Amino acid sequence: MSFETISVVGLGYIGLPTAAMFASRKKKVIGVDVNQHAVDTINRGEIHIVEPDLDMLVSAAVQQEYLKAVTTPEPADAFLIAVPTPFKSCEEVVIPEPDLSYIESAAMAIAPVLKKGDLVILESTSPVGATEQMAAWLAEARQDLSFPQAAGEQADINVAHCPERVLPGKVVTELVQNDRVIGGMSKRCSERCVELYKTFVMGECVITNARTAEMAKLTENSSRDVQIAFANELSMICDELDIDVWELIALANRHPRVNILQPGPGVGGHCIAVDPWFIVSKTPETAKIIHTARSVNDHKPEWVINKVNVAVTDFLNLNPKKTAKDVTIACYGLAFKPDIDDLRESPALDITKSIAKNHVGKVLAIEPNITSIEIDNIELVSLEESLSKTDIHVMLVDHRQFKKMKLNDAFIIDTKGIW
Ligand code: SAJ
Repeated sequence: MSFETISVVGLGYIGLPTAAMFASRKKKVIGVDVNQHAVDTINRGEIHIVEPDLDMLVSAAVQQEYLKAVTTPEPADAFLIAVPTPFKSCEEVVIPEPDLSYIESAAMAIAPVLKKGDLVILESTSPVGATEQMAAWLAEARQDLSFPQAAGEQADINVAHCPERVLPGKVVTELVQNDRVIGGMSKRCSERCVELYKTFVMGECVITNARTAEMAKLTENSSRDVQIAFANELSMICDELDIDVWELIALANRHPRVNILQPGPGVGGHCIAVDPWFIVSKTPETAKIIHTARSVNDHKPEWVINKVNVAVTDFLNLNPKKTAKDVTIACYGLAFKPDIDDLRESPALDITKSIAKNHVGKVLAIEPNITSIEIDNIELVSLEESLSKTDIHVMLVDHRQFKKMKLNDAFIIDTKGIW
């Protein structure tokens, strides 16, 4: 049975591009989101998020009437759930627990419109067991239908996990070109899922089971987190030993089997700093390296802030007539990674905010990808302006505009090694 109508639940950074991609292949797509503003924006053919080339895709899909957005689910042949899976915020806990409430709400919302033959796919990055949990919620809500956990290959509803793996900033290309990991709850679930994704995926669709697919996604992001932690730890070791970490990494990477990543001010974004906790919280006694890597990366912003404080003291020792009030600090970059405008979960932004909160003098921010910011004691200025006014320069994000400049001032904290 082919898929005539596809519903995508959650129209964010993953759901909206995915919905638009199906629509571009002339599938009827119903996008669902609880956010009325997002729904209205999409129905005007516009987008509420920043992602290269997505605006054209959405505008064409809406104009040709292949894509519409709604707040309440409607019947469809396949449902893709792409909602957030953050961790529960609780100050006291050492290991954050995943919050599956958005998946539960999405499952409850689609349950009333499910019909025999439908396929439900969980795309959200999820802890191991979440797909089975989602299927259990659906089965509880729809006792008139059978599900794979009880009926296997004969189930009325097929359920699978197919984690999203696209890189923010390259979503439109990677959606088409990346391989997909397909974890069906039965062989039939996987086969149906492959059939659906083959509508636009040019990469290979590799079949496994749901639990392995969940773990595969968490492993990819944890692997990157561990590798970045290694680079961040090296940067702190090298600082103690008076060695240039950038030269060191470049030298070590000349070995044919060594490929060290780059240190920075910490790890940002909503994936790599979150997903490893989903492994650690399930297996806290065993996931030692993954846990330590998270702690190393989470500690890096504090280390940078401490470096800035030391620089202020050194500056005042060299300029005894000045007080801290006379010292201007400039922070270069606020985004969570280079050449994007996304400030969410950004260590650069956290560091700048912390400096602004504690420093009595001026704090300037240079962020070429945004036009305004409203945070106490942070003044958004141009590159030229900061260069003429600043006493202490703090490089936080290696945006392309910053790579062109050469800085020879005495007081530089360069977390990206570009000056
Ligand atoms: N970073 C470093 N040093 C490096 C590389 C990155 O400090 O050498 C930092 C970045 O500055 C940033 C953070 O790590 O703060 C994460 O950036 P990223 O570019 O590594 O990854 P994301 O979060 O934009 O996207 C990741 C991707 N996962 C992998 O590359 C394994 C993407 O494919 C996933 O789909 C995405 O997470 C997700 O949604 O899970």
